[in-house]
Amino acid sequence: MVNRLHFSPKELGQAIGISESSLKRWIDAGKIHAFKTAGGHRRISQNEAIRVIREAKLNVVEPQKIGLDEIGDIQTDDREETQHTLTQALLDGDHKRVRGTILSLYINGNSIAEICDAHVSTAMTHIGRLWKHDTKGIYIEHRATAIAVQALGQLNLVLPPPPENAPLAVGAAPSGDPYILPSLAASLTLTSIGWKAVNLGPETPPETLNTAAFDSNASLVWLSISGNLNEQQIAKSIRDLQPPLHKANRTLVFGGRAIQNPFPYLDDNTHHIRSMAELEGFAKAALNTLSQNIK
Ligand code: B12
Repeated sequence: MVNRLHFSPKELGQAIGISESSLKRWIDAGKIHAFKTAGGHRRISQNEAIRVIREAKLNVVEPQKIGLDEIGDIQTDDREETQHTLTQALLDGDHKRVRGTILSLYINGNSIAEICDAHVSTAMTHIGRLWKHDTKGIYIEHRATAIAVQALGQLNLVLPPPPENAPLAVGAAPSGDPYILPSLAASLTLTSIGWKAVNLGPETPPETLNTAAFDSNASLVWLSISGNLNEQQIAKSIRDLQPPLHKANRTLVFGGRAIQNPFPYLDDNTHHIRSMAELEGFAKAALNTLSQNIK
């Protein structure tokens, strides 16, 4: 899916409280990427507007001018309060507030990895505790997952698109694992730092993941393991992937809450990573190595 929203310098100026003429100067100086309409008018994509706002740490005073109505007046400066807002909105089934909080966190400079680790995972952990204490827990869990998936999907649309020649990563959750959010979080984290990421989602057999990696010539493969699997099943889901990926010199990273004990079969191509922040660091380093090898 491609985000086709774009705005005039006047609209962006109104959104961030800066004059239209200053914005035109920034565009002409190459600080903001814009394209011209057939009539010669400058237009800025929503992704680019958000990149500029994040990088220059600008305040959004009129979000509706650039299609970000959901963020309204949601404040995200206080981490604990934001975690509380997100948890409550997920519990209430309040789509708009969930989307607004997540978008606002991103626009205010939080990385995708931080949003997933410190906010989405924390809120879902809290919601999971209801499962034990409240009969409504399971339906609330399902609804919260669906809303969080939607909100992260919307966030995906506002990320800067990866460069044409970006390397590819493919990933999934293994057979027997129904969890949607963790693999989606890994996919978004990788996209946000310039990988082309393809998420195959839950319940993916190893041969399917391996075929996808082969077909797309992926450099990196991730496996997210959160389901109710025993230690042998977890080890098998990783070990089935190791020989074919190793042979093709692809890197395998795995993580997820189901992995409680150290995996005894790590090698140079197989890495256990515990959070999206760690994945971000690892995948940035891998990007650098790949781009040096190309030069
Ligand atoms: C939503 C949910 C469900 C939904 C899933 C819906 C869906 N299709 O996705 C449903 C209802 C299906 C479900 C079912 C069950 N669930 Co459940 N579920 C959850 C819940 C509330 C949220 C999980 C989630 O999506 N989190 C959001 C993600 C983004 O966060 P995360 O998992 O913490 O992942 C982070 C890290 O682990 C890491 N990470 C994850 N993957 C990867 C991958 C890589 C490559 C890397 C680098 C990092 C990484 O980064 C992530 C972001 O920080 C958790 C609560 C919790 N504490 O997690 C319970 C929970 C996991 N479930 C639990 C249970 C018991 C079950 C069931 C057994 C219930 C039952 N009797 O049916 C079943 C088992 C299903 C199965 N076959 O495995 C327990 C597990 C207890 C335990 N220790 O084993 C929990 C902890 C709830 C609780 N407090 O009791 N569940």
